[in-house]
Amino acid sequence: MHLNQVATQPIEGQKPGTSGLRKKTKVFMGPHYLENFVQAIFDAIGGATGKTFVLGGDGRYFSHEAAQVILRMAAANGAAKVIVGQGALLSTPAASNLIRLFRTDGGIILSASHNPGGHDEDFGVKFNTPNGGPAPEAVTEAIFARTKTIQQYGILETVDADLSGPGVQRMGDMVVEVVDPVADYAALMETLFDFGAIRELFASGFRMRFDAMNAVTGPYATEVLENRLGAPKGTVVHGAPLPDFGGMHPDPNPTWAHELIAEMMQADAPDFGAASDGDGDRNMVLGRGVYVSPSDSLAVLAANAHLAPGYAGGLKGVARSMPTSAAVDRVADAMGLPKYETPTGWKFFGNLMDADRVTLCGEESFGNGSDHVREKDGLWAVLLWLNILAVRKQSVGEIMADHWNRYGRNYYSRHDYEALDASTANVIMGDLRARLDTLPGSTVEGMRISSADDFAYTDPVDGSQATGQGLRIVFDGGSRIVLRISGTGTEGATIRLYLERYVAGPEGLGEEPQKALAPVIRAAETLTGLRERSGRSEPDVVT
Ligand code: G16
Repeated sequence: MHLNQVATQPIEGQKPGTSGLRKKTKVFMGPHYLENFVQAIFDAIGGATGKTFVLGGDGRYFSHEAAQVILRMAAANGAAKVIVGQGALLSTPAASNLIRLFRTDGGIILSASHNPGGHDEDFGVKFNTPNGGPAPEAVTEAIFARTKTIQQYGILETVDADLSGPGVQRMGDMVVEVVDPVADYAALMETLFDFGAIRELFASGFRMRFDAMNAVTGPYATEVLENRLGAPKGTVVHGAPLPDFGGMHPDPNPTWAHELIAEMMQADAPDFGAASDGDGDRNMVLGRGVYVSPSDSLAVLAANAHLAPGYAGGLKGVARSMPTSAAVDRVADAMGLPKYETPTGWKFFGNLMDADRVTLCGEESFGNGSDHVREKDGLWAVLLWLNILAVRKQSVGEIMADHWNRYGRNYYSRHDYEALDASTANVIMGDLRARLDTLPGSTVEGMRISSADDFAYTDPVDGSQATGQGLRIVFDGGSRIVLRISGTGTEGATIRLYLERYVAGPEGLGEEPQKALAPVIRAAETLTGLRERSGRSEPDVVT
């Protein structure tokens, strides 16, 4: 065993996106690629000497090799201890929990989240800070800056750590503690929800299908839903995490979780359906014959969270990302709660939670969560829904109808145009951005534009600023078009077009969303020429 200082050179393009560095797996497997980025993380946080980190990920292809490299680098950089999930597995929310629980100096999560996995697919690395949350922009910028000057990295030449079962071992002077990835997370869930009430719900014959999409949530969902809550065996499907997700694209949306959607739309479907993504932080929920949009899910959770023991005292406030619909704002207004609108990316919620300004946060991209950790949390959302269903003793469909009757309905959809030629995407965005000032007052498809801007955000806690966070065009009455380029794609550029229309009710609450949004969709095409200029006749993904 000896300590090696390896000479290297900066590698271009190691700029973290919306959530860490995501690239094709083959790129990460290239010479020094992973090592440069990991050393840049250690350097950017003032070194690893004497520090304790959490390490794990969604088990995708190359995770095992990457985990061993990171352990050997942490040891070479003087880290005191690394807490690793058995088999290098940890869901993103479970990693966040461990970082907080053991008061560590942060964690490294190996995941490209909802992107497919495999040798020819995607891999990713993200760093979470000691609060358990994704590194804020100041930290990711420092990491990126370091990748541009790096000249060497440290790595210990030694045998691999044994990650096959819980226990403590040493790698050089560093302690490697392998932990059960599920146990602490499941214990946390028991403190938040009424497991007794949910157990009774299942005992009464309530049927559920949880599609783990061959990704990391499988072991968590099996332990919590089947073992602890008594859901029948087989409730969790695709429950074994596989390096290539069994060929599934582990993104819980109607396009990629189509098996679950098909099942839930049948007449004899289970009462409740849910899916989660590669690293377990996203969720999609459904009732029999009912798809719940993520924005609506956030609003329903905010309106009903007090029914779960962990939130019985009420919420401090709520936050949503800018492209997320305003459905949760209506709940916040009715309940007299402070509300915040942030840029896309969970990292922007961290300060608000740390400052005790919000309890619940959510995004249209199938993520919601609370201040129990500092990441969004797929299984948590499913358990909160189950707790609400157990207490209200109504179906998902009844709860949604009741919600819309009370608050009105924010019809909502996102249209993704994936892997566009990057320069075409930039021209489409640039042209619209250049016209923003001239748009207010004009009329498109019979709708008058009331405002248009490029979203900018000043963090109310530390004053940090984020600009260029998405083009938004708002019409009289609150209908809205938002356009931004995804920060998680790994191929070309993905344009996300977010569409929203508010109907106060009581008439017109039961329409099919694409139909209800038709004028807004037409206005978006008129304003951007997105389909025509990208040569696409329709979006790749509709949520
Ligand atoms: C990440 C972020 C989310 C963000 C989503 C989509 O999710 O954590 O906050 O909403 O990406 O980002 P974009 O629109 O830039 O692709 P995940 O689940 O991929 O970590």
